[in-house]
Amino acid sequence: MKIAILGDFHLGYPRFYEDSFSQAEEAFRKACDAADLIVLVGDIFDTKTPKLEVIERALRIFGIAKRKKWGAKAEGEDSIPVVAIHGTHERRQKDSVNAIQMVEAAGPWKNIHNRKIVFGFGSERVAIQGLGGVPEEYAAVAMKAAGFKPESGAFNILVFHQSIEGLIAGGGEMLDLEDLPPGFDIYACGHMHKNHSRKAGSGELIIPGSTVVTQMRKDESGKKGFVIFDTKTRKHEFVEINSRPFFFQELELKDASGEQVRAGVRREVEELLSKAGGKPIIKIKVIGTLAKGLKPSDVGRLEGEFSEKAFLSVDVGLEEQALAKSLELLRDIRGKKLSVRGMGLEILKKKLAEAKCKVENPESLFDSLAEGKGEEIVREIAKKP
Ligand SMILES: [Mn+2]
Repeated sequence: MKIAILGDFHLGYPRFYEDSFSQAEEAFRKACDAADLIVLVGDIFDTKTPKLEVIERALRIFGIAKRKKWGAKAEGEDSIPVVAIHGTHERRQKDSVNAIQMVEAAGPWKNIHNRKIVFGFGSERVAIQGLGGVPEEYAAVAMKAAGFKPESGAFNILVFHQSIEGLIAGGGEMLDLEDLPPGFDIYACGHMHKNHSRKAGSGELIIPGSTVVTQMRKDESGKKGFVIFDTKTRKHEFVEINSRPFFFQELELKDASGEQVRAGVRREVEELLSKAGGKPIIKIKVIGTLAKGLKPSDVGRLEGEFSEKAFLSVDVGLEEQALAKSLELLRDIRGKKLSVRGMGLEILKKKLAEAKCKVENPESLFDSLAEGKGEEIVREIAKKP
């Protein structure tokens, strides 16, 4: 049986809106053509509550699966062999419907979060279980609490959506390979946008990577596509899709003037443009030091100059004295290893305590506020004695 593993489509991602659809469509179409079972690893949509314009295009793409005659059949239920979990971008609070559940209702996939489906294909049985994205600091606990166990007499897949220690830059608490439940043949993981695979226990960890560039980080500059795993040979291959090229280039300068920075960036961009077709994404990170008395903002912006030829982003990371204080603050926040959400939650808790406002579940209150339900909450609180 051939199993396609793909995800992190980020449909509707504003900066590369059209790419998000065309690149996801190519990946999904190729996966439907080549595989007997499709596993979607989350972050299918870029936002928690995607616009109808995004959902409509998504349903057209995923409708491809409904038109195929699939050989694999789900045991004990009516389902085509396409499964999905929510990622961190689709995660909503407990009582809300997330985008993965909503699309499930339209039929192109089964939501596999917190459940198991066994698919039969000839004499083969493949069991899939999943855990949707959770905040990184809770990942190990959630994984343990779910109590995943492999199905006996089947090929077993566990699907989840987290950062994994040692595989991604940046600090903070996150899932460790050791936290994965034993006995699975494939550990399919979304969230990290760079394609990667390695042995994990008795099986193989497979990270298909994203189909679109979102953060312009160095580790996103690899090829885009998805993975097909063959249960017979137990081998897998990466299937590349046509994606907009992305170059990440570092430029180091010492005591540079504004003109030197601009000239250096222009040179790098021209060189990259000479080897890329189409309109590539280029990120130039300028590091080193500025000439005395200059601020990074004195360098000026170069993005506009190349707007016809490239999606250019220049990060002037050159250090100067006045910056030292804000850098210190940022390093401090990073040192405390808090996510943006974590920081927000901390501030909310502090404010609630100051106002002597007792709230049973500040986390859920935070999510509601983040989803713009402020008015409802005020009404709820006002009702209480
Ligand atoms: Mn993602």
